[in-house]
Amino acid sequence: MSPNLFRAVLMGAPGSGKGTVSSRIVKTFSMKYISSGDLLRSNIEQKTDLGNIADQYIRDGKLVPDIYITKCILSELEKLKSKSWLLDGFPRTLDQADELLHTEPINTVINLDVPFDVIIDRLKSRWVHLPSGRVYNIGFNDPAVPGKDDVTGEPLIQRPDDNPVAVRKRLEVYEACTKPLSTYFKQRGLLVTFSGKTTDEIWPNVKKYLEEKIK
Ligand code: G5P
Ligand code: MG
Repeated sequence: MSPNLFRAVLMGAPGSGKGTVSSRIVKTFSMKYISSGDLLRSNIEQKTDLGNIADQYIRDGKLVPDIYITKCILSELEKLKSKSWLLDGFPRTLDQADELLHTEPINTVINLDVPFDVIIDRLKSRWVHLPSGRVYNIGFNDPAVPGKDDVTGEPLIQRPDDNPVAVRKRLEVYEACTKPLSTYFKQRGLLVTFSGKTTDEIWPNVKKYLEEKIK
């Protein structure tokens, strides 16, 4: 990889703030951004073959099978060959991680560690603008006009997988399938973990770390 390129993965439980921290990273360090969840939701919206397959898995809080998501993400990364990027939500299984590392060298894995009780509370009051992936939370980053996206004025919705049953499933799946990746990345000297209860507490440490790493 060229020394001018920087490739990062952001991992963490559902609702740990990956999207929120990503938007701050992208704004501060200007790099391309891919969120596997946003990509899948956009495929569902457009009723593509992938979207039709992914829809029920996502509603149920289960992972979309590796074969579909890996192909989709690797083909997006192929388009960014000469760019720095940040990947949010991929990989989530050991097979996905193996495929990624065999295809693309990466510089770092940022792991967000937020207590589950904090997450469960947050997801009850999350509102999203589906076309852009912009997220809001009542009492944390409220939209300027209730129920409307700040940039487009379009309506905000609650994600179908933010209901209590799907959230519980997503957290179980995270524990079983994704959390073990922290050991995998640690063994490869790539993992750095940031713990806290709020994004405002975590973000200054992520920023400082990236400033050191990217300079
Ligand atoms: P996603 O879309 O990747 P998750 O479940 O991993 O979904 P999610 O829910 O998008 O993660 P996040 O991005 O980690 O959460 O968190 P966020 O949106 O930034 O923050 C959550 C809420 O808290 C927001 O409302 C935000 O405003 C608020 N917030 C942030 N910080 C604070 C704070 O400090 N205080 C307060 N009060 N609020 C705060 O994946 C969805 C599904 O797609 C499939 C799976 O089915 C998955 O469940 N999928 C994959 N399947 C297989 N393999 C993959 N690699 C897949 N990737 C996605
Ligand atoms: Mg997200």
